[in-house]
Amino acid sequence: MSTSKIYIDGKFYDQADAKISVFDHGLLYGDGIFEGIRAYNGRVFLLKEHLDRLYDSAKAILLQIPISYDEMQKIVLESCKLNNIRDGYIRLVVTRGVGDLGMSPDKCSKPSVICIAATIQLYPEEFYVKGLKVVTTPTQRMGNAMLSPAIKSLNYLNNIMAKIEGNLAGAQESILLNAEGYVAECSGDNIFIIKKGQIFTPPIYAGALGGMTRKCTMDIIKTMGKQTVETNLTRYDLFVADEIFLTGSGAEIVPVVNVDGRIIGEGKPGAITGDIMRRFKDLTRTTGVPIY
Ligand code: PXG
Repeated sequence: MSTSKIYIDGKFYDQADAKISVFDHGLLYGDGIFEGIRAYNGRVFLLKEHLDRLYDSAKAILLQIPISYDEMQKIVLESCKLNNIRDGYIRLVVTRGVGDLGMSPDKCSKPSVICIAATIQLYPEEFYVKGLKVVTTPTQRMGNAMLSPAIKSLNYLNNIMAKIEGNLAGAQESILLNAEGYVAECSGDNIFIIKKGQIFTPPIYAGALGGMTRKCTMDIIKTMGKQTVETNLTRYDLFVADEIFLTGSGAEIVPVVNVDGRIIGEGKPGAITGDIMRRFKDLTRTTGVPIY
């Protein structure tokens, strides 16, 4: 039996016993929210920012998280401690809770809070050195008038369809456009491009999640004496970019060297991307909320 300890609604369980009801609306309808958080060097990275987004996601879907912000922070830190995490990945999930087979959440008496502290590696190390091949997918990002892409909800089918389409095309990640044909984001990361030394990223309203790593990267870019221009980008802008990279808590910062068969820049990770990656790594090693 695994020794990992998983938090569910006030108690820690061994992995084999960490179960929720089949009547939980998180399962039945994808009704819930989550966060994917990193721990580096014994500290939880951007914890406050992730918790702020979790509570904002909850508010947006009219879900009352049954525990306070401070308790939530304690649960994350305690989960890391119990699982001896120094470098890891924390998945916080809040579901609508147990209801009946009707969609209405009225019958769900109490949301469930789950915290899993484990590890994650989305891409093998070689992709951070050589860069990713990505494609744009037929599946478009949902619009702001649909399920807002700003909500980190348990409804990931839009992203998963794009991910599958990318995998079928032999790519490691997928770029989703919005209904107007502008670049929104990737299936699980935000996207940045560099052209003639200038750095661009799609605005949130183009259909991107307000990524923690995106924000952190923009702050790093400021410390480099540069700024990130948030503007609509087309596939053409990607094809002719000098450098492209993706940002996400899972992926961290990963270079892209091929988009829809077009080689980006010189076909290897660019110098500015490399600089940002190094600065990001430094930040992850030196900041965050201490676990121990
Ligand atoms: N867009 C989407 C749709 C995401 O799911 C990001 C952007 C980047 O946001 P952050 O805040 O992480 O910088 C995400 C995050 C996984 C995995 O299991 C996915 C994410 C994070 C961690 C793990 O593939 N997506």
